[in-house]
Formats: sequence, C-alpha cells, structure tokens
Amino acid sequence: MSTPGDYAAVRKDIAALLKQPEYDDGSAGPVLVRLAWHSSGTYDHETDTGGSNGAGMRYETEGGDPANAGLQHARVFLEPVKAKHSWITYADLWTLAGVVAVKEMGGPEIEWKAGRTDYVDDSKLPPRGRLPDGAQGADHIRFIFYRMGFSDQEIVALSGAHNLGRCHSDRSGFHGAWVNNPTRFSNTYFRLMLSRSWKEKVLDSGVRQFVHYDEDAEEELMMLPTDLALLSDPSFRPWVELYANDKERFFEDFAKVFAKLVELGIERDEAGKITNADNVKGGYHS
Ligand code: DDH
Repeated sequence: MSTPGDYAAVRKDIAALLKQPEYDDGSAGPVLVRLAWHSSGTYDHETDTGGSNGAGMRYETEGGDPANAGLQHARVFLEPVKAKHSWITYADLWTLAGVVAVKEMGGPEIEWKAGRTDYVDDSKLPPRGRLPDGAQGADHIRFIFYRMGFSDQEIVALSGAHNLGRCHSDRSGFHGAWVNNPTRFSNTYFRLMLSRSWKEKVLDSGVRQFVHYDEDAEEELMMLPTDLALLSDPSFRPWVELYANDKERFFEDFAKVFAKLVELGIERDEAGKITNADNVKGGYHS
C-alpha cells in the first residue's frame, strides 16, 4: 500500500510490469495503450456519454463488446498494481497505464491528470458500436472521431499509435503487426504506409487486410483498410506525409491528442479537480 495520491509510485510499478517475455512481442505496453484508448474512445460530445470516467469496461455491457476483445489481458496485467495501490481508481489506472507505456516504449511524455472516478452513472453508459471498425473507410473514421470532437489532423496523429502492437486473429480477426519493432514508439507506421506497396489479402477467415513483405523482415507487415484510408483521403494524407517526415512533430502532436483523448467527458475546475463526477462511490477522491 502506498500513500494515497502517490502517482509516482504507481507509474513506477506500471513501468516495471511492461516486460512480459511470454506475452506477444515481450511487452504489455501495446495492449495497455489500447486499453487507455478504448476506455476513453466511447465518448460522444453531443450527449456527453461514454469516456474513461466510470471504468465501465469492468462490466459485461462494455467489457463484452466484441471491439474490446483481448483487453482483459491488459486489465489482468494491471491487477497487481491496483492491489498494491488500492486507492487509485480503475479509470485513472487504465488511462495512466497507457500514458506510462507510451513513454517507456520511447514515445513522448503525455500530460495526465488524476481524479476520474469508478462510479458508474447508468445515464452516461455508451451503447456498443462506438469504437471504429477496421474494415471500413474514411467516412466511418470521421463519423467515429468527429463524435469525440477530433479534427482530421488529430485523427491522423492518434492513428500513429499503430506503431505499437499487433492484430490477433482470435480478437479482431485481423492478423499481424504494422511495423517490425512493435514495442518501440516511432513514426515508422507512417513511413511504411507511404513507402511500401500494400497488397490486398483475404485471410482464411474471410477478413480483408493489406500486407507487405520485406525480404529481410521476420514477418509480413499489415495495414487495416482504415489505415490505408488515411492515404487515399485528400484531407488526411498531408498529415500522414508530415508525420512520416517529421518525427518530432508527430511526437508533439501525438502527446497533445492522447492527453485530450483520456480527458474526454471530464470537466475540471481551475485547480484541476473534476467537477462533473460528484457521485463518487468507491475509489479515492481527494
Ligand atoms: Fe487500434 N486497432 N484502431 N488504435 N490499436 C488494433 C490494435 C491496436 C483500429 C483497429 C484496431 C487506434 C485507432 C484504430 C491501438 C491503438 C489505437 C486492432 C487489433 C484493431 C483491429 C486488435 C487485436 O486484434 O488485438 C481502428 C479501426 C482504428 C481507427 O482509428 C479507425 C487509436 C486511435 C489508438 C490509440 O491508442 C490512440 C494499439 C496500441 C493496438 C495494439 C494492441 C495490441 O494488443 O497489441
């Protein structure tokens, strides 16, 4: 047990669990980033529903959404941290874990603020179907991300998270990693998107994705239809080109937009205290 509010101690323990030699590419980092994103990415600006507050993925309605398949691995990785620092809320822990993972994998420092609660407000629960479907195109991407309040530039910056991790046939149906070193945060995803020739491949399951094979690579790399939609869309493409050519700029923009993502639906006063979650039941609240 640490002192309530000692987020530095929590960060340290998250960093220490990232190395997982038996899991995927040897790191829990990518799936933790996806947990932070899916816990936040259900937000709808118009109805002010969804978002990371409440950690709704603990329950079947949200946790059992097929879009969240596989994220139980991330939640299980974090259980010992929650047990040791029981004062932190799941909503804070899951978003902080994504931020720490990005940094530890060589990415930018992302601003993160505490205070989310684990109180589930039934009127704020998101319906299923709020997260993007990789089989679709630019219109779908805009529909999903405009709903959260993001611009075209922010959508492309956020998509750069696909530098990390991989697709698992038994989770999403897609298969493979986007880059050769999927536990190192960089702008390689954008560079490969532009420089390689991507060929359509229909997997045995009937799922359609795009692949490229480099002779010296260990495995075939992949892109989702939604990834390549960023190339064919005239408003997305200039951002892909910018981020492929300017890693610093990508890191800067990614840090800003990921910080915005994990704050969706959260209102704070000038001192940073959350003002729209007074119904705090359980969890630590200062
Ligand atoms: Fe993603 N993502 N994502 N993604 N994502 C998958 C894996 C990972 C889409 C579909 C998939 C973002 C945007 C989109 C990460 C982070 C982010 C998988 C594979 C699919 C499918 C899941 C599996 O089989 O395990 C689509 C569609 C979009 C879209 O924008 C249209 C964003 C915005 C982020 C972010 O973090 C900001 C990460 C990390 C992974 C790797 C997970 C892992 O287990 O490895």
